[in-house]
Amino acid sequence: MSFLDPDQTTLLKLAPCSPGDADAIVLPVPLEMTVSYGQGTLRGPSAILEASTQIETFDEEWEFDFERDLRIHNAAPLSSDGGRVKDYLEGVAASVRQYDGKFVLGLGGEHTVTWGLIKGLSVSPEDLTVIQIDAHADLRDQYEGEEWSHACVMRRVLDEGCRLIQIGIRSTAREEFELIGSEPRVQSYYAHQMHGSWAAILETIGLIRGPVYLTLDVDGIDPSILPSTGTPQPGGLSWSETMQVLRALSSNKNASWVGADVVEFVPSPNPPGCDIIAAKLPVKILASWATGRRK
Ligand SMILES: [Mn+2]
Repeated sequence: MSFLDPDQTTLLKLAPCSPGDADAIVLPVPLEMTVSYGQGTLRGPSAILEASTQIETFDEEWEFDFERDLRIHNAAPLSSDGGRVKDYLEGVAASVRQYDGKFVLGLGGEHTVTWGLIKGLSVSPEDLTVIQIDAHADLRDQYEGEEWSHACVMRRVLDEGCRLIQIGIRSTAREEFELIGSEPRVQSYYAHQMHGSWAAILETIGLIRGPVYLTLDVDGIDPSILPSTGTPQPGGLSWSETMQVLRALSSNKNASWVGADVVEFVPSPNPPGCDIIAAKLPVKILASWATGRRK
């Protein structure tokens, strides 16, 4: 069990809490091994934690008081030793497993980490619905000869037997497009159709039953809001739409939200402020999850 390094920054500068006493676990997974273009996801989790110290611990949108109402264990970052990606991901799964059913929020790192985070959940994958906010489908069987690539991660998740709801997709290979069209377990809302079918997207989320996991690739969000990611694409979810997805999920009483991640953030001094905008994502996810849990 990894306890907090006294020098480590906690999310929102909240008081450290042991895993046993915590309601939720924040787990930094700074993997950067298969990124294809911009680099820097390695520094994503530490930049998000550092910037989160500038964010209010009260959230007016969810009327949620982090200092009063939530205990978070900030796990030590799981660093990669440069070995095989699959071994790292198995280590992520083992780490999640030790938290024994608690809500785990992973901070990436490249998107590949999502497989390990999901694999460690204490729910059977056949029962799990994964909501993926992303510009890219990440459904290739292999990318540049690697099956454990960030470009293949949702295909690996699908291999586990999960159901997948994708929102904001605007970059797909033909292989992925055809899989989306033929695989009944995948429901994709492409960015070019998304705004016209927004009510249907929220309704779909509201109708989920059973365990749900949210993976939020920051490139799913409109890069005019958050450009600081390795492979940005124009268009995507507005901030408000992103928050509506969180609300639809947390207010669904038939769904149990079991974990989440924020991945592919690449800290950058330009334009200024990206770190704080990115840091608001895990904060909003936790406020939303904790509010829904109390209903
Ligand atoms: Mn992705």
